[in-house]
Amino acid sequence: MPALKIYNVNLPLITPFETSFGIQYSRNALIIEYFDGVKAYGESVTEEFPGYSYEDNETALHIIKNFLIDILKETREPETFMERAKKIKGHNMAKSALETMLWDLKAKEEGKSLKEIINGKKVKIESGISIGILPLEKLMSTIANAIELGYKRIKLKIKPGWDSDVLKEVRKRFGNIPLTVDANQAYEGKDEKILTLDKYELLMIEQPLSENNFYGLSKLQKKLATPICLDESIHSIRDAEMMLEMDAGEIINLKIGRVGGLTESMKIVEFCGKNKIPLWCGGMLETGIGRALNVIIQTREEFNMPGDTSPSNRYFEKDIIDKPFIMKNGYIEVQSGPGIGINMDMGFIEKIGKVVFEEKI
Ligand code: OSB
Ligand code: MG
Repeated sequence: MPALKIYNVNLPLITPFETSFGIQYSRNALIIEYFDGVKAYGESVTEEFPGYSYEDNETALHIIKNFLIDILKETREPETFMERAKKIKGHNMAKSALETMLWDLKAKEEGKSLKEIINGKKVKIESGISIGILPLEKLMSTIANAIELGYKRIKLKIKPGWDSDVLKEVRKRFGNIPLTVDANQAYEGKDEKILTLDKYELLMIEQPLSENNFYGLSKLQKKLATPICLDESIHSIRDAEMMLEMDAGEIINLKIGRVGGLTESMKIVEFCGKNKIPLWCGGMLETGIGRALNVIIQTREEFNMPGDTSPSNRYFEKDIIDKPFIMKNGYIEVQSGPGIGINMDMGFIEKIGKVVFEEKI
């Protein structure tokens, strides 16, 4: 009898991660396990605190167990599942947790890798690092170490009061490294401050204003030489079209969970390819499951900038998969098993996780 099981695991972060909306000390994740002859997995990219998005682990669990499960009982086909899930407003991360699990299931049932199914071509992807807000000297040594390790691009979190002075110092010490910043919406009403960042020759400025302020982003982009990259603003293909139509940004950071799964993600990937919009893949400090999916999607050639996918040991002492993702010369290799390609370390999950939901389907 098929069954759905949801584990909650808490993986302490090696370094606490501070952004403009708060500090995160661990990755507290919901892991979806579905059994129907084979086992398939998904991860909800929600967190404990709704600072990046209105969704959190509890809302995701609520939407899954009270609403999405009924759709799952009707269909195991990921695209049909998403079509029917449209009647539930929002909650993209909850939907994505199940939808990506269904893609893993479909690929495994067809004896294929998910990479094959989405027509991914690359065998390895470029790895970038997203560095949180840290005391200045700690930040400098973290950057030096990241360069040494071979990361292809360095992203720094900024917030008002933690921006120009830091960037000035970074440029002074490290010269012309590939550098970007992520404001996580912290500069609403502070266009003037963002304009002063033009002189640091950043590859982009990620999400300076509120996610729904496309008009403000468009006005800011017209004054700014540095490209704006949208993260939180993009929840669907329609938002990507709106960015282009309004010139509200020039680059897209795609996160599978934020747009409601792989089906919607692939529409955005193709749209970016067609319209020559630079595209990269963001991250949510995912465990090996979400990470595997991020690596797989980046095998598509439309991803033409290094993303935020770092190896497992950048985040955790121990990941929940049997073979952690490793980086060599700034690249991460795709794991090539069926479905999302990875195997779970079930002993470890049973030890550190707890089952928060279980139901026969
Ligand atoms: O805004 O890109 C973001 C992590 C959690 C929530 C939001 C963001 C991030 C990151 C880290 O920047 C990316 C990663 O290393 O997974
Ligand atoms: Mg971001």
